Order: sequence, then structure tokens, then C-alpha cells
Amino acid sequence: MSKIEEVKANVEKGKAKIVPGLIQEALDEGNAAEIILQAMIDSMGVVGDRFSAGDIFVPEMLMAAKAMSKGVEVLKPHLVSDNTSSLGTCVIGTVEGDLHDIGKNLVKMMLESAGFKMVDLGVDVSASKFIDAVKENENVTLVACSGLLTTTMTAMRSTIQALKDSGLSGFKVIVGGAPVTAEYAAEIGADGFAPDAGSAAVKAQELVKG
Ligand code: B12
Repeated sequence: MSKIEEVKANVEKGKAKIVPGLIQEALDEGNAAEIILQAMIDSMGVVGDRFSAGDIFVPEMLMAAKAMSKGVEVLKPHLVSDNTSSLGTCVIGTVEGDLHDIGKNLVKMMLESAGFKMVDLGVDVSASKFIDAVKENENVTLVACSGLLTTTMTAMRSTIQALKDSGLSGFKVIVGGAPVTAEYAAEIGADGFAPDAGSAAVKAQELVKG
């Protein structure tokens, strides 16, 4: 089994203690951080499919998520670049009712390395918390909303509506997460959408630079 396959298998099994060491070994073998990250993202897809099939349950899903998060910590220095240019402040959070944060954390990492100052509101973030953060922080140029559940996609819509109703301006809104599409993003009035963390950084720069 290749080191990458070992990483995949152990993320799927939720082996949070083993995964960081395996990732270091995979890096030492010369594997690119991006390839290792993609392997872990694929693992989460497998975990999701197993959950849908009723083969595993929430605790196993949580353990896999922990293993991935531990792995991302090792990869982080290899994925981010020191960008001193400032694109302003980005307020990021997972929308109300939703506790998934792995994707949001990856997007945060990539936006930070693209040159944004990040304000992370965490998970289960209400529309009013997003609004308060835009008011309380200087030079907010971007609001990024993540959502992984079809049931909480409506929270994304109401967050955007509330931001518009607040009368605040000077920022763009980008949305993403597994069930979100470009069509849905346009329908709910978001300024932008991206399917993954890498393209989120590109799209965010485009949106803010105009
Ligand atoms: C891990 C996991 C959990 C963990 C989350 C832990 C954590 N800290 O995040 C736990 C165990 C808590 C969990 C709970 C639940 N989960 Co869950 N979970 C997953 C799983 C397996 C992986 C998600 C993940 O991290 N993927 C990896 C990351 C990297 O991918 P990503 O999040 O999609 O992010 C990428 C892009 O989407 C994008 N992106 C993400 N956010 C943003 C934001 C912006 C602005 C942009 C531009 C881009 C962007 O970039 C990211 C990086 O490339 C998925 C399966 C799947 N295939 O997604 C199910 C899944 C999302 N969960 C599901 C369900 C049903 C649940 C529960 C309801 C289960 C239950 N019965 O309790 C609860 C809900 C709890 C809640 N209120 O949120 C379903 C959702 C089904 C649906 N259609 O809504 C899924 C799809 C599993 C399935 N196949 O059934 N879950």
C-alpha cells in the first residue's frame, strides 16, 4: 500500500493519532501536500457514502473528521503561502444549524494565504452574528458562508437576505459547500461561488479586486 493509500485508509477509519505521522512520512517521501489533501477529501466522500448506506453512524463520521483535521494541521504549512498583500477582511462561518467545519477551515486557510485577514465565526452562525461581525470589524470586503446540509441551505439564503436588508455595504458574499451550486448561489443573491478551497481563493480575489 502506498503512503497516500495508508493516509486514506486511516482517515476513513478515524485514526486521528496515526494520521499526522503518516502524512509527515508521505511528505518526506516527496508527495505534494495538495495530493495528500485531495486523498483525505476523497476519504470523507467514502465516509459520507458509508454513512448514507447505514454502514457507519455519526460517531464514526466524527472520528474520521477528527483524523482529517489533525492531518490538515500537518499539511497547513505546506499549503499556505505568506502573502503580505491585503485584500481586506473576510468574515467566514458555517451557517445556522450546520456544524460541519472542515471545508470552511480549508477555505479559511486558502483565503488567508491569498491575502485576506480572516475573522472566523465558527459553526452554526446566525445571520445576526454575520451582520455584527461586518459592523465590528474594519474593512470587511468579503463574507464567506459555508453549508454542508441541504436542510440548512435555506439559512444561507436568509443570511444573504439579512445582510442586504441591513443596509451594510462595501463587501461581496461568496458561498460554498458540497450541496451548493453556482445556480443556487446566483438564485439566493450571492456574488460568487466556488466548488473547492483552491478556486475559492481565486474567486474571492476576483470579487474583491472587481
Ligand atoms: C465529517 C462529516 C460530519 C461530521 C462533521 C465534523 C466537522 N467538524 O466538520 C459530523 C459527525 C459532526 C457530522 C454530522 C452530521 N452530518 Co455530516 N458529514 C460529514 C462528511 C462525512 C464529510 C464532510 C467533510 O468534511 N468533507 C470534506 C470537506 C473538505 O469537503 P466540503 O466540506 O464539501 O468542503 C469543500 C467544498 O465544499 C468547498 N467549500 C466548503 N465550504 C465552503 C465555503 C465557501 C465560501 C466556498 C467558496 C467553498 C466552500 O471547499 C471545501 C474544500 O475543498 C459528509 C459527507 C460528504 N461527502 O461531504 C457528511 C454529510 C455532509 N453529513 C450529513 C448528515 C446527514 C449529517 C447529520 C444530519 C447526521 C445526523 N443524523 O446527525 C449531522 C448534522 C449535524 C449538523 N447539525 O451539522 C449528510 C448531509 C446530507 C444532506 N443532503 O444534507 C452528508 C452528505 C453524509 C451523507 N452522505 O449522508 N457530519
